[in-house]
Amino acid sequence: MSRSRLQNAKLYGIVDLGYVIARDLIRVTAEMLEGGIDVIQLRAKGHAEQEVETWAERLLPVCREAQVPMIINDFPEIASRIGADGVHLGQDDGEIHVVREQVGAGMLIGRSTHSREQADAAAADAGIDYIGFGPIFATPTKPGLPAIGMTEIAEVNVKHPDLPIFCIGGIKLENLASLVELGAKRVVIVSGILQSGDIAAYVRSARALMP
Ligand code: TZP
Ligand code: MG
Repeated sequence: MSRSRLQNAKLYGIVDLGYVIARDLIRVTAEMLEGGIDVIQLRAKGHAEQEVETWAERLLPVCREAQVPMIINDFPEIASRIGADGVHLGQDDGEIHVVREQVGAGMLIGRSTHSREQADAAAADAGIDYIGFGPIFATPTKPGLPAIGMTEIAEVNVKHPDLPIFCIGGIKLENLASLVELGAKRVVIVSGILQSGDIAAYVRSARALMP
């Protein structure tokens, strides 16, 4: 189920504890789902595993109800234990085949990539279900990483037509249409969604711009 949903996914939202306080997690997630988000990731940098697991357990039934895949950032163990749909790993989060052994064949595995070369390497790894590609623009959500810019978006999408590629980093309603015109087929929006006054409406507008 989650693999076919991922294939059709255009707009990926991250519930990021850097922007959302814990007691608002369910409400914010529910609003993103109401707006038509295609994938939800729980991202909680700097929080203890036990705390993240508690939040993940609360979010999972909400995402299941909407039939939207729920992905856990950084913690394959949590994803396995609670039966989440996927895990998202950075470049430094270990080898994919090791994590695949750990989580089993059914779990989605995503990988962050920050250059064309990293995207090519991820595409060559049969264990990877999708990649994040960015930051397209520099962003306070992921400080310290240089922007890739927009010039390589079309190239990576054309080169890897079967790999879901989610452009990420500094994407907002204001620049989304130009990114789509330049070849972006899927995007992740974090702060744009989480800092908007009406989360469901923001998601709905962004989703409507994704053909
Ligand atoms: N990886 C690359 S950019 C980024 C991550 C997690 C953050 C994207 O957040 P925002 O707020 O949409 O720029
Ligand atoms: Mg990580």
